[in-house]
Amino acid sequence: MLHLPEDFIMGGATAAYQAEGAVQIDGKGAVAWDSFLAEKGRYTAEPASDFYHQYPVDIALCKQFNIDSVRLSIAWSRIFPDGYGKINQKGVDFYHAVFAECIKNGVTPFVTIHHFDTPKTLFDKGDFLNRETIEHFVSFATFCFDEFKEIQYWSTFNEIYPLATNQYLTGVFPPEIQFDFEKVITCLHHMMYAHARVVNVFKDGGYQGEIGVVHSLEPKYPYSDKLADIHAAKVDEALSIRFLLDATYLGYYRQSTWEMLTEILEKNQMSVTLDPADFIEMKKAANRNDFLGINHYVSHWVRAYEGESTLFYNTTGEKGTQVYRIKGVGERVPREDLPKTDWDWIIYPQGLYDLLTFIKEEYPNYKQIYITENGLGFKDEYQDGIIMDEARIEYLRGHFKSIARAIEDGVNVRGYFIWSLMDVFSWVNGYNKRYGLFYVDFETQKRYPKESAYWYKFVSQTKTII
Ligand code: BGP
Repeated sequence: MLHLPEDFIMGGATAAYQAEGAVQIDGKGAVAWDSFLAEKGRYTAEPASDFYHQYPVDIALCKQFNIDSVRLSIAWSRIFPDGYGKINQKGVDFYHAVFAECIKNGVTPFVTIHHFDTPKTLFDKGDFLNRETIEHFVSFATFCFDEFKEIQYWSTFNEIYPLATNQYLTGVFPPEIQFDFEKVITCLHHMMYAHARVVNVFKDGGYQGEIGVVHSLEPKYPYSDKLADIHAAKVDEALSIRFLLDATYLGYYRQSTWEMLTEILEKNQMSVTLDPADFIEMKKAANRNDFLGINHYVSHWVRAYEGESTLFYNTTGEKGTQVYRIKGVGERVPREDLPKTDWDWIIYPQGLYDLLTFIKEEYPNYKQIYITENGLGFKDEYQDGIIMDEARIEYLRGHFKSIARAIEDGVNVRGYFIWSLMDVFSWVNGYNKRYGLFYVDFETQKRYPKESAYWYKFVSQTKTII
């Protein structure tokens, strides 16, 4: 039987736009998602899980199920409807009320400053491709530090890599641009620079608490032992993992990392020039991150691919439909011997162990790790208030075992946040891809604990993985 440390934090994760609903009330400004989803016409973020009104219920459930901490984000456009300038006091009051409710119930809020929801005014001017957004983001973050003194844990960004690639490579997020590596790399770099700026504001300002960044990290393995496949996996790893961890923990890009990115750009007849002055700020921040947040769901096997880029993103849960072949990078190929979800995400808990030990070896100044998201997207079946989600328990058990083994092997993992606390809406999949410990009936907004919630409570109480 495996054990977790006594002080290991067991949390639940959410994000403002996916949970709150109330996207157009009490002075909230627009985000690109509002019109994007309305145009697609499949679903909207209204009412999502109605966290805007139901938060006392969700926080009471945390207390009842021994969930120590809740990860949530502040919707930038609820505070600054235009991204800067006029403050919306109702938005400020809302977050103070949520945090007070958490603290009253002994639930620690872990706050993300940006989770895929740049205010539309700034998004329309290029989002993080435009350096003006960096300045407004730094001001917004500084406002948060000054205003929300009750918060002890801050993450600057959620998932820089998926944001940049979903916006400019796969095009599944607005503004739906595909295969534009100039934009991908510029966006990644600008967000890492913005992260560094905010970390330096936090540390230079003497604010209390911990600050870090949340990266989505998905290990890359070669599909075969052919040299070309080994190389393709390395290129994909450089783009999706090393580029961000180099920026975070070194404050510059290793030559080997930058060479692989140059290779991708050249094969796509593109180029990017970075401002050398950015690295001064990034180097200053590199040893000031208090923690690394890791979102981890899936691992990839990569094969060499020389053709044009072709993609099909499985957003409906029709198994076996995903295609990912990217010119200059490679092809991600499913391993038929491994289980995968209905959305074609390979389930491979060993990947999390490999990732944690990789970070310890390659970026030894990481200090602490929180698993800030992990979980199973599943078509849960509701039967008279009972949800027997054995598949989710199995998924969690496997990943917790990997974490416990990594801790035994010296990786400093301090906590885990399941994605998601309760069912929320999924950006590109809508409402049938459920992740929660608590089932949400989206019609009535009633919550029902799933079987996994009882399993999670037991682990939280005993720190024993059964
Ligand atoms: C991460 C995001 C979350 C959440 C999760 C599950 O990328 O940080 O916001 O959406 O993935 O993804 P999906 O809903 O696409 O299954």
